[in-house]
Amino acid sequence: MVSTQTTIAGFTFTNCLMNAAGVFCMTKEELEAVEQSAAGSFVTKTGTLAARQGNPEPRYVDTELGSINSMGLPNLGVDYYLDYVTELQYKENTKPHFLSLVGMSPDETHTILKKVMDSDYNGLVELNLSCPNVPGKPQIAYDFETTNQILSEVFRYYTKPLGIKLPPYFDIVHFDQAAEIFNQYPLAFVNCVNSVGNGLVIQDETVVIKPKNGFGGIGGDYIKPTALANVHAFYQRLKPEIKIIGTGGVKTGRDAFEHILCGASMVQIGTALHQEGPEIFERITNELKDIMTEKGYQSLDDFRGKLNYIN
Ligand code: RRO
Repeated sequence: MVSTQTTIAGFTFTNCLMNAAGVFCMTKEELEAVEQSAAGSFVTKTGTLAARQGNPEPRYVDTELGSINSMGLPNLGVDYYLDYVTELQYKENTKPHFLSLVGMSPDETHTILKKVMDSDYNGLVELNLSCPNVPGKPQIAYDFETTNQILSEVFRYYTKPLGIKLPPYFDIVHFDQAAEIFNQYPLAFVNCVNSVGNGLVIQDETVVIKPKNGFGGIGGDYIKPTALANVHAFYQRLKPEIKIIGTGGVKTGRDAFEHILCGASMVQIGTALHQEGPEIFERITNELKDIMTEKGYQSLDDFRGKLNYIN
């Protein structure tokens, strides 16, 4: 029997596919739809200490090759998501989940993480270090000094399983420098990648989203090669305890297969989930299983990270 089961930080997921933060995860109703689908888990919309309206609309647009967004971190507040994932822990036949969060400042991030630490929630947390869309707030993970500072402070008190959501990096030196920092900490995972920040999509003579004069994070087909490169670069550099979640450009079983071949233990779907809805998980799972059957692979371990090079 072909299986797409996977493990992160001791949590077993019956399927390696799930939503990417930001898509189908703003409300309990959306999260419940992912929970009831073939997905192996869900991650919540990134929660901040106080609820946020986000940027003015239009702020998300699908294009032929993907999407552009400048949502601006709209969310119902971290308590809404923390209460929900905690409640689900006590349900029968529940799945392990990911709570995504970040503060509007390092202090606020610590306040939120201490709240999670003091709560009954024992699942995974994804600290979002890569939101590209809050005017005046740079993506944290492009500033290595600040990133190192935040992680060093967090792991003084935070002892539950924690991973980080990363922006794409584009230089080998940056992969090296980032990995050197991440390897110093007991991270459960790194998630590569968030949207490619600050792209511009134009229709006729006008931008397609309102915030930031049209600048926004790019997802979908456009970003798969960048996502795969980041997954593989960190798979090569990080200590084996730090698992990789692959996100970016996944809309077929083949795309998921490639992420796993590059080293991903879990694969997230963003733009394509927005375009197709939660039924996408069953389709892509079947496509991935068909590829595995064809190649004689029974589990993800049979091919994870085993990308071939040309000698
Ligand atoms: O809400 C957003 O604008 C947003 C976030 Br927090 C993120 O991490 N990535 C993204 O593409 N949009």
